[in-house]
Amino acid sequence: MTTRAPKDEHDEAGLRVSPPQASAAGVPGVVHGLKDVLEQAGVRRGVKTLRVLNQQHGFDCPGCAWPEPGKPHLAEFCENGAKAVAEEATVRRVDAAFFAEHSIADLAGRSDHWLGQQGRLTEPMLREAGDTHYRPIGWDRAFDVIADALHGLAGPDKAVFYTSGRTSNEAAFLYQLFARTLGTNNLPDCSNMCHESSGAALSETIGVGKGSVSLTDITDHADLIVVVGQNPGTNHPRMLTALEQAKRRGARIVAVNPLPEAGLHTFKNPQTVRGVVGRGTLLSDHYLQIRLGGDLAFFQAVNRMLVDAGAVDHAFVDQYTTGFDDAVAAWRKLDWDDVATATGLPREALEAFVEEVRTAGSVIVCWAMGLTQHKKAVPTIREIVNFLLLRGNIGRPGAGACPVRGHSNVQGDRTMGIWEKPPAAFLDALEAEFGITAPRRPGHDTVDTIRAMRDGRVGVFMAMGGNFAAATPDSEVTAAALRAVPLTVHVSTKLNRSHALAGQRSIILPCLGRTERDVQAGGEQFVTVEDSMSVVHASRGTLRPASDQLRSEVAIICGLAQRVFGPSGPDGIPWASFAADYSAVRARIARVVPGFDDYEERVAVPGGFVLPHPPRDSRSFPTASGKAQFSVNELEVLRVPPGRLILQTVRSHDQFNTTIYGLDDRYRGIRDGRRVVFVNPADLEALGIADGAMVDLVSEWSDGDRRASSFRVVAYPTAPGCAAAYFPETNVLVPLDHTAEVSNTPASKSVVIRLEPAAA
Ligand SMILES: Nc1nc2c(c(=O)[nH]1)N[C@H]1C(S)=C(S)[C@@H](COP(=O)(O)OP(=O)(O)OC[C@H]3O[C@@H](n4cnc5c(=O)[nH]c(N)nc54)[C@H](O)[C@@H]3O)O[C@H]1N2
Ligand SMILES: Nc1nc2c(c(=O)[nH]1)N[C@H]1C(S)=C(S)[C@@H](COP(=O)(O)OP(=O)(O)OC[C@H]3O[C@@H](n4cnc5c(=O)[nH]c(N)nc54)[C@H](O)[C@@H]3O)O[C@H]1N2
Ligand SMILES: [Mo]
Repeated sequence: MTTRAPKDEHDEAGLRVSPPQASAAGVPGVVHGLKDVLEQAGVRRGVKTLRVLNQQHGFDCPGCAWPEPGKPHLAEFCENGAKAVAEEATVRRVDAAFFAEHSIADLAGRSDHWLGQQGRLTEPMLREAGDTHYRPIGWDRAFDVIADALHGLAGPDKAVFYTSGRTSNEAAFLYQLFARTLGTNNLPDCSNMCHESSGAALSETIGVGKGSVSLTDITDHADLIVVVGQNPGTNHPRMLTALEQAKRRGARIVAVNPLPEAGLHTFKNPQTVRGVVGRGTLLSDHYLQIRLGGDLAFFQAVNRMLVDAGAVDHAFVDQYTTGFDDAVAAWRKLDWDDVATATGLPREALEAFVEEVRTAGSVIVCWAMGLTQHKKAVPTIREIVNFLLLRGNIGRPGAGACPVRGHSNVQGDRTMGIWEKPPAAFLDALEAEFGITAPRRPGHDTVDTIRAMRDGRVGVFMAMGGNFAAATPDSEVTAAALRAVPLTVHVSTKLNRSHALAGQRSIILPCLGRTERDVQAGGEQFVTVEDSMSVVHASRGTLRPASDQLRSEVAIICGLAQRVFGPSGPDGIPWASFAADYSAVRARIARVVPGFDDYEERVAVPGGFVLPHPPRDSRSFPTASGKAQFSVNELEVLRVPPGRLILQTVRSHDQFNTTIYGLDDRYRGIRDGRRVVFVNPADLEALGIADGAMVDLVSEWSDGDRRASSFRVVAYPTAPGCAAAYFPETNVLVPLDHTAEVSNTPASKSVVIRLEPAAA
């Protein structure tokens, strides 16, 4: 299996490499962001857009799920938020003439960057089986085609409904209601590739699959903030403002990461004078350069050392937890050679960290994909919970678990029931409210969906946003699987690879984005979203829609549902009135989903409201035992055969997942190219490969090798033995079956590879 660099206007000939930077954001950051918005959206539209971003009367930034501060600055946006907005507010259009000009084969040969740069989708399109091009179809005909295909399935489980995390609460709730009324729990989502491991570990151990800290815990209360497996300078730039605030009142920060990421080192806040003219704020007090996948061993060792040092909060442990003795017994058996091999860290580094923990009153651990996308992701996060429980660092100010979510409403979508394994209580409530019989069989997650497609078990695949073809692992297996599906349907704002690697028949339904005004029969609408810290608030678009043919996600689901179930179907669900006025949807959510009482009144309050979280609020733990659960986690040291490296697939500074804004990764010193592989100089020397050489990356798996060709080697200060390259170009290397235990998340941060000289 091989992918070659796609041939389009960007070859990699212009690629330039310079040393990585030590500080993030600052003036260049915002200037870069503004340039993007102004160029793509036109000056007046651009300024108007940024002014309402993340303000309490404006729209929620589609960039990430970091919460808004109580009183935002007038300019509460970051460089990458501005890019995300520019992508959507662009004045470029992908219309019927564009599709007449470009065949599907042509689109499939383009890069993700090129596809995204073509602009906004403007009208519904259909590719008939065997056709070379998409053609306009109109909304009514599109719904007919989808409804006929759904009615023709051998059973509801032959349909799959994917969701990406930008979908609003209202749309997500209706989408899962549609799927379950049809009779399936096949609701995979991007979360399956993202924080699924966090949800699984936290539900098991503290009883709630969400983070337990609020923004003020970070800014005002924590003594020690540990940032593990996360690159906030690029992916959550507004988090740096919070870390800076913490730092300025005396909090300590420790970064645990194989890469010395710029944002974790120094932050130049563009919104303060200090950040504009000064040297910025030094953020991390310690940087622990851990080996990929070494975090489980790290936290086990730290926990053992805390116990040995008598630094346990026994009052907390006795009152609120269970399983402590078993955990201690397991830590006592820890092999220090294993710890050293797994982490690559000297004993002194661990001791210094333990000292920080002992002297800190309250500790927060933040993490993202550097922990969740590993085979041992769930045990690692469970071990972090052990770490927090040992010193009572949960359920009090300045302490807790902080999985930092990615997509701006990925957490809300799950709260609304986008889940292939819904809890029984949720289905019971849905049945009581709507009089449907909800399916009880668990559905397919993302990886299982690809397997089901590959094996011919999917008749209709529908995606509410996202870019399934490019975001998923094992690109060639997935592309073949998608192409075999009789009908695929993509509700999208922008053109992407999934429209080119689509089913035998394929429909594109263009929808409104966050930034756009949403007017329905009942007047102008707003939607609601939930951030990474369980705050639910309103989001109101302000721009004129990119085309007058666009429909909202809510309107699309309701329109399709009326066609599938009849205008007043046997279930009597009033789809038309839901589409007319979203407050009717919120009224139903309030009755089905716990914590949403008086939804309409409470989202009307600026800043919204916080969902209940028993461990955070009252140290009550809704687990099976009613207590917080210490866990015993078996250590597996990742041993790599000689001559091989462990590859992690990461984001550059110029992309949002599969949307490639540009070809630079400024903080890491890369310009005008993406096919690079970062390798430690000592490894290069041992492998006899020169900096700047062209190589193929070859991953090794039980069913054979996978190859991604033509990458330029960049000597880089990553942890020894560990390499890094960008996704989605390297997704071809991630075997479909290489997933995290329990969560089934693709283990895209630990792929064993070898480097081979690139074929000329
Ligand atoms: N601008 C921008 N913002 C985004 C996104 C984007 O693409 N662009 N994506 C959004 C989404 S959906 C998500 S999920 C988040 C992702 O946010 P991040 O998780 O920050 O994204 P990644 O680029 O995957 O970076 C993973 C980080 O973990 C480190 N890491 C990798 N493996 C390990 C390990 O084994 N141990 C430790 N300790 N560290 C490790 C890597 O070196 C890197 O710093 O960002 C969201 N925000
Ligand atoms: N190798 C590797 N693979 C990964 C990751 C990794 O770190 N390494 N990260 C994983 C993670 S964390 C995630 S979250 C997934 C992301 O997976 P996805 O969420 O599926 O992918 P995105 O690239 O975020 O989706 C972008 C597309 O969404 C559409 N879109 C944007 N806004 C809207 C909207 O408002 N409505 C609708 N309907 N459509 C919209 C646009 O058409 C755009 O092209 O990728 C995963 N894949
Ligand atoms: Mo994500």
